[in-house]
Amino acid sequence: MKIFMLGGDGFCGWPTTLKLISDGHDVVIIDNLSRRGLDHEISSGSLTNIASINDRLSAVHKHLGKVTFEFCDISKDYYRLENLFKKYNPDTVVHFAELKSAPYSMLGERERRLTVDSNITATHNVLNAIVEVNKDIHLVHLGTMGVYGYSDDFGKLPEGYLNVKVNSTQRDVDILYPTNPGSVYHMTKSLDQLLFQFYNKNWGLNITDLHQGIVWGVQTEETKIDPLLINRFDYDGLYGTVLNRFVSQSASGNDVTVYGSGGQKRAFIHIQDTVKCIQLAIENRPTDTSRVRIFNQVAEVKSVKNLAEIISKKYGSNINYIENPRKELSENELDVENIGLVSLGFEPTLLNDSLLDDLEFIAHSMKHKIDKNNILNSPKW
Ligand code: USQ
Repeated sequence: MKIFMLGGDGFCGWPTTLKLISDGHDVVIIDNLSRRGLDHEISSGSLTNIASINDRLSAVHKHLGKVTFEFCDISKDYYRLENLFKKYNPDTVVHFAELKSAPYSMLGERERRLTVDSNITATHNVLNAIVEVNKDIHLVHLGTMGVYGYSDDFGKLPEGYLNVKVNSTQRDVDILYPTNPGSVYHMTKSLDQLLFQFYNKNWGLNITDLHQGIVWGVQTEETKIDPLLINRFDYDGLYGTVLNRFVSQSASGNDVTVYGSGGQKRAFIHIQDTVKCIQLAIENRPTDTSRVRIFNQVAEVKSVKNLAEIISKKYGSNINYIENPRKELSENELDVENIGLVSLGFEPTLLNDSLLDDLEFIAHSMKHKIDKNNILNSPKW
């Protein structure tokens, strides 16, 4: 299958690219390399050493197979994007090419506007290129669990659609789950959903939206093959995700930083499972395009406090409960449906000692790169 990997140089896009190439797919990475630029902007960087894009590509050729790279800022250069669609005519487009950080999106007006401008325009440009070039392309988009908010007001979180009974007619209908984003970043993924709904309704586009939980871990089978293929490991308060932060904090002799009470429950997924789920979504194209297909891409639910306790017990670190910089419920219940991907063959990887130890090993060997000033650099909102 010919696959466009929009954002193929990023934390989720890179390991997914490697997996699809090793499975024999023909992958074209389209990326503006902006994640590398953000390291300079926020004066932080990956704990692992990220090779230049040319070195990454050479290592892919050496170990896994053919890969093509096209530089393009898909939110700014629509006509280049459309021309790339015409040049390669992909069967599937995987869209990871959005700013992914909630704290970054809440830093100030520049970052709020940049997140909206980049993410919404990127998604809209992709939809337009599909309409103009080939409406049969399957679009697979990385959404987020954060579009739902994190509460059990409507019971177990369904996969995208809530079945409601309308009081006036007593009829049952499925509606797009009412969104309740907690940051500008999460809001952009909520707005993406409306774009998908409209383009599906009007042009019958074939779209899969994957609402992913918080990713943990760094390495996948393919990123381990060569140091030049290694994936990112962000530990800072803007781009690091909570469990990876906790492990890196412990490994470097710092306290584990729980925001608020730690009673926030969230859905989690290991990076190896991310890759597997994207592969399943691609290789099982929806046959019914009467609505957008939405899956929850999650393995398990844990509270932040529970994670902190596991890490602190395992690696002997202290837990520091600090004032929560975010506006979010201090405690919540969460139960998430994930039957869609499971029915396609997804077997969730749960938190386990061996994967945690792999992560701790990397963090420990790279602890000299941790800048203490970047551990608690989240804005307050
Ligand atoms: N948290 C702490 N201590 C920390 C960092 C975070 O207690 O040092 C807490 C936060 O307050 C929050 C939870 O941990 O309650 C998760 O925070 P996070 O930074 O790991 O995750 P989040 O900002 O929600 O965003 C991440 C990804 C985003 C993805 C999302 C999936 O950056 O791209 O969409 O996870 S989800 O959260 O399920 O919506």
